[in-house]
Amino acid sequence: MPSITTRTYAERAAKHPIPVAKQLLDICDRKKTNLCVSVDVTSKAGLLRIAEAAGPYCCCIKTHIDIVEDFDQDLVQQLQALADKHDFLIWEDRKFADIGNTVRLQYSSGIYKIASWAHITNAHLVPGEGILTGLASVGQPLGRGLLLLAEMSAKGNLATGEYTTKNVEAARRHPEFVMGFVAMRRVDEREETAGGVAPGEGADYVIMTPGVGLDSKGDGMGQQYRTPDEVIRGSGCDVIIVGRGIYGGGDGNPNEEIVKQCKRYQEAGWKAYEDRLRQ
Ligand code: 5BU
Repeated sequence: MPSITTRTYAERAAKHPIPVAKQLLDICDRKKTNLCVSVDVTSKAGLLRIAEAAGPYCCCIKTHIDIVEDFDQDLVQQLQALADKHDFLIWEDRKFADIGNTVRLQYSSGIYKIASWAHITNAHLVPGEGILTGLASVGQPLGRGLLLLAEMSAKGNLATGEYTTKNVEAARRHPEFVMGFVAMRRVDEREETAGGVAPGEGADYVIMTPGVGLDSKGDGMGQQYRTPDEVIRGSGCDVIIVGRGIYGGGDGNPNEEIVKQCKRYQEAGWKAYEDRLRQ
């Protein structure tokens, strides 16, 4: 059986058991992009402006909705309209980390009602597998998908070794809801090549990878950057996540610069994917 990294996004989409993962892989194939743009700005207008500018070039827009000072439900309605118009998914990078009952409420309720608009969200396994039961009770009926934080990009982070392995094992016990991992490499591959789980039978995880930059190696606050080629071809990850490399920090670059950087990262990510298929 070939490794996941030798299959195309289209081939993987055709067989994927989780609808939202299938949708993401289909978008990558259709738009020829494995770029997820992280829009970490604090105003509604800024978030919508950047999502509108970046939308044509990305498969996913990642938000931190709790940093937006003037959040309202109209923001998420407008963001959903942009997702439909430009054919991308919305990922709220909420990093849930509490017991099942609490995350169930945090995911469904409060001001943000994340499950009502975010196709994808993510969680730490620190509280144990109850967090997956709690989140799935809300997200699964709505057709949402979850990424487990098997690894992180920042220097000195503690998501390593046995903790990473436990994330992969937990994901395998929740095959209808856990669509993949935030990770720096193909964390699921070792088990697969060891023959533990047959590839293609619910074992196709989407690996989404932050810490991607072409011009910088770090930010002085622990972030560590690698290039799209290192991430997609070198480490076998599926989607590059780029924030400041595209929107530029602060309130965000002007639209022309955002479009220019999106095209640059889209091209680099896609070339790395094509090179990986040829390896
Ligand atoms: P940057 O501007 O490209 O450094 O932004 C990276 C984004 O990805 C930012 O929203 C982080 O919260 C997010 N991130 C990360 O950088 N590293 C991680 O391990 C995880 C998320 Br999980």
